[in-house]
Amino acid sequence: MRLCTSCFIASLCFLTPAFAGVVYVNDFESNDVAGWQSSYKQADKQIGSDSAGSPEHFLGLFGDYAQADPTDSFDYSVYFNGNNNSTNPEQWVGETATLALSGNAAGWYNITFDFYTINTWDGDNNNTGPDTFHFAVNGVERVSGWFSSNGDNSAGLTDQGSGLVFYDNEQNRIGSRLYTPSVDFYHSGGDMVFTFTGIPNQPDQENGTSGFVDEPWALDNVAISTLSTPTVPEPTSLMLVGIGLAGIAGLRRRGT
Ligand SMILES: [Ca+2]
Ligand SMILES: [Ca+2]
Ligand SMILES: [Ca+2]
Repeated sequence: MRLCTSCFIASLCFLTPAFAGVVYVNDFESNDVAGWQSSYKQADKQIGSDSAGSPEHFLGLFGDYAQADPTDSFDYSVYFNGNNNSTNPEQWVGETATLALSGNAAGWYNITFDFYTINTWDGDNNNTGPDTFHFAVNGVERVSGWFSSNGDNSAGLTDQGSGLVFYDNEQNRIGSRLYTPSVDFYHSGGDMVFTFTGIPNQPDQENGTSGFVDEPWALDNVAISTLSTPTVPEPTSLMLVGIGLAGIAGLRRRGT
C-alpha cells in the first residue's frame, strides 16, 4: 500500500511545472514603464522609503485623487459609476492599471507581483468598506477580495510585512501592507493583458491637511516567467509501473 502511494506521488511530480524563462520583469527602479496604462492617470513610478530609509521606486500611487496634483483629472462620476456613496458598492469601478504584452507563444506561464495597500484600508467594514483589489489575466479574474490595514483579507493572501513607509506633510508615519500573489496560467497564444484594479471607497478623503489620502495602493516587482511544459510519463513507463505493481501484488498474495 505504501509503494502504491509513493508511485502516485511520483507521477504527480512529473506533472508539476517548473520555472523556465523570464518573459517580463520590472522593479520600477528605472524609467521603463512601457506597456503600462492607467484608467485615470499616467502610470508612472513614484518613490517611498524602505525600512532602512533608502528610496524604493514602485508603480503608483493609485487611488490618491485628493493629492494636490495638477495632472490628476479624477472623474467621480466614472469612479463610482454615478454613485458617490457607500450604498452601491457593486457600482464602483475604481482604478485599473493595465500591462499589455504582445506576441506571446502558447503555453504555461507564472506571474508574481508586489501589491501594497497603504494607509487605512477598511476590509469589508459596513461603513467605510468594502475596499477591494482584483487581478485578472486576459479578462479572467485570478485574485479578488477585500483588504484591511491590519493585514486581514478575503483573497487568501499572506501579509508579507511591508517595509515601505511614507510620511505625510505633517511628518506622520503612514504604514502599508505587502502581498505577493503568484498565479500560474495557461496562455493560448498572442497578446497578454494583465489588469490590476483597486476599488477603495475613500479615494478622495484626505486626512485633514496632511496631504495623504485614506486608501492608495501601489505595485512593484512584477515578474512573468514561462513554465516548463508539464511532462507526461510515456506509455511504456506507465506499462512498466503497472507490471511492477502487479508483481508486488502477486508476491504479497503468495506471502500471506
Ligand atoms: Ca522597486
Ligand atoms: Ca479608510
Ligand atoms: Ca474605505
